[in-house]
Amino acid sequence: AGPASLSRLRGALVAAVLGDCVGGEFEGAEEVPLDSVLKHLDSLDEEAKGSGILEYSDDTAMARCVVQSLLTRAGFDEQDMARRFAKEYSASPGRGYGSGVIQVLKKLSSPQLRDVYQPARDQFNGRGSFGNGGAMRASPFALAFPDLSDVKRFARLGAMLTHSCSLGYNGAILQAMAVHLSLHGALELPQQFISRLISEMEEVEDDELTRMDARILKEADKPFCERLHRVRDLMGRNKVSIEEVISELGNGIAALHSVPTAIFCVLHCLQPRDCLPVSYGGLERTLAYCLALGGDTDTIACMAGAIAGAHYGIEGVPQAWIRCCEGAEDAVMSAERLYMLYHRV
Ligand code: 8NA
Ligand code: MG
Ligand code: MG
Repeated sequence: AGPASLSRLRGALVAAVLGDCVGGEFEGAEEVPLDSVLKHLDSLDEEAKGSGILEYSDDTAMARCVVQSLLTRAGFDEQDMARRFAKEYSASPGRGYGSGVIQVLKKLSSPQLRDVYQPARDQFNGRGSFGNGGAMRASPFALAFPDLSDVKRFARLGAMLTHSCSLGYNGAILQAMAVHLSLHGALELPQQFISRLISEMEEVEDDELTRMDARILKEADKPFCERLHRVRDLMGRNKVSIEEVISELGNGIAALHSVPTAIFCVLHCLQPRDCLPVSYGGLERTLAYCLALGGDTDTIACMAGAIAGAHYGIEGVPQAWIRCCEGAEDAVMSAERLYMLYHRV
C-alpha cells in the first residue's frame, strides 16, 4: 500500500486496539510462557465464532478521546481533549488507569479549571508523571497530521494534559514519530528507520528540561536516544532472549521503559522467528512477542500494534481478532474519517 493509504491508517488504529485488548490478559505478569501467549491468541479464533469479547482498557479509552477530539475540532484543541478525557474517566473509571493519573482526570472535570495543563504539572510533587499514559494514546496524532513538525508538537501537547515530565511527553513524541515514519513505509529499511528516530530524538532531547529530569532520575543525558541505541544494538544480533530485551529496554509503566521496547518488538518481528508459529504474519508475531515480555503488556502491545499496523496495513490484521476485541470495528470506521482529515479532503 502507498504512503498514508487508508489501509495503513486503518491498520495502525485497529492494531493498537487489538494490542490493548489481547495484552490485557497478561498485564503486570512477571513471567509469561510463550505457550500461554499462543494459547490465548489461538482462543481468539474460537471466540470470534460467538462467545466472549476482550474489553479495551485506559489505553484505547484515551486514544478514542484523542481521535474524537481531533475529528470534531478538525485539529488539536486542548480544552476539548481535556474535557473528553475527564468525561470518559467519569463514565468508565474501571478501565485500569494508572493510580496517579486518576487525580488529574478528576481535576480536569472541574468547570472552574482555568489552565488545563495545571493538574498534570502538580503530579508527583511538581515533577509530573513519567508514565507511558501519554505515549499509549499518541498514535492518532500521526494519523491526523501529515507534517512531522505538527505530529511532534501536538503529540507533546496532547501528552502534557496528563504527563508533564519530559520523560513522559518525550515518549509520546517518539511513539507518534514511529507511527508517522511507518505510515510512510519507512520500515522497509529498518536500519534507516532506527537511525532516523535517533536523529529526531537527538533534537527533541536537546533541551534543558530534559537534561534536568534525566539527572534527577539518574538517567543518561538523552535517555530516549540512549535506549534507541540499545534497540539498534539488539537489532544487529541474530539471537536475543526475552530476558535480555527486558533487562536492556524494560517492560514497565514508564515511557522510557516501554516505548523503545515497543519499537524493538516491531523491528524484531519484521522477519519470521523460530519461537513463533510459521502461520503468523508480521502483525501477529509483533503482538505475540509483546505479550511474551510480560510487564505492561497491554500498553506495549498497543504501541507496537500502532507502529506495525501502519506498516502491514489492515490486510495484515486477522479478521477473527477484530471480531473479538471491543472497539476494533469502531476503529475501522474512525480511521476512514482520520484519513479524510489527514488528506484534508
Ligand atoms: P500514571 O501517570 O499514574 O503513572 C503510572 C505510575 O508511574 C504512577 O502510578 C507511579 O507509580 C509512577 N510514576 C509516574 N511518574 C512518576 C514520578 N514522577 N515519580 C514517581 N513515580 C512516578 O499513569 P499512566 O497514565 O502513565 O499509566 C501508565 C500505565 O498504567 C499504563 O500501562 C496503564 O495501562 C496503567 N496500568 C494499569 C494497571 C492496572 O491495574 N490495570 C497496571 C499497570 C499499569
Ligand atoms: Mg491499559
Ligand atoms: Mg498498561
